[in-house]
Amino acid sequence: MMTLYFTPGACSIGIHLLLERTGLAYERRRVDIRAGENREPWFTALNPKAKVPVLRRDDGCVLTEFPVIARYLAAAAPEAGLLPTDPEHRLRADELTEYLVATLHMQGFSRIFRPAKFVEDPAGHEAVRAQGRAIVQDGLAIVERQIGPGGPLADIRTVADAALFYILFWTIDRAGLTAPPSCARLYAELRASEAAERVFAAEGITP
Ligand SMILES: N[C@@H](CCC(=O)N[C@@H](CS)C(=O)NCC(=O)O)C(=O)O
Repeated sequence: MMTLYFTPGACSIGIHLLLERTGLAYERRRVDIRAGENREPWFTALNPKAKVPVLRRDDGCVLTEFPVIARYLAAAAPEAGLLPTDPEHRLRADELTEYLVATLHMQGFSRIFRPAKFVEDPAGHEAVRAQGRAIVQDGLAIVERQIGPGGPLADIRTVADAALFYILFWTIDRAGLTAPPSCARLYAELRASEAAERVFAAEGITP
């Protein structure tokens, strides 16, 4: 059976939601990154990058990198309808996923949650967090144009929802930032789903 290695509330929550939405059979293994478990030999043997999410496939092979895991799962469960059959929609979903992970997460939220990764001196942390908030807010305005009225992914559920879910969870429920209207609506919809309820319960999170 597949195994998802996750940390409660981390970006792996997007893959967790995707797994619940696809109905694919999987097991969960919690990795406590706050306690440094991702640096322990058993985990780095699995993923030398020391990051979650990790997906161990049915055949025992390991997949890393959020966008790749998300596409793999969406393709493994075509009946869930999250991998668009229209090539243009598929491209736009990939484009959005990459942007959410590479820019909003790695450039924006990394600054907000882990400013010490960017500046050692604690006196500089607030400025780094402010930079992160600006990256997230500017990025969400671009995301809104993709999923909002008239955008290429307006009203289309795709694999990008996995990344939208964790980015909006962090935006709204963790960082207390405001999301543009279509983003906020989508998050409210995903968050109210039974799949999300199961995910929050399994991760021990009260959003
Ligand atoms: N580019 C990676 C990012 C994964 C990532 O940064 N995961 C964070 C959790 S949200 C992590 O495992 N951090 C551990 C650490 O930095 O020590 C991906 O797309 O999967």
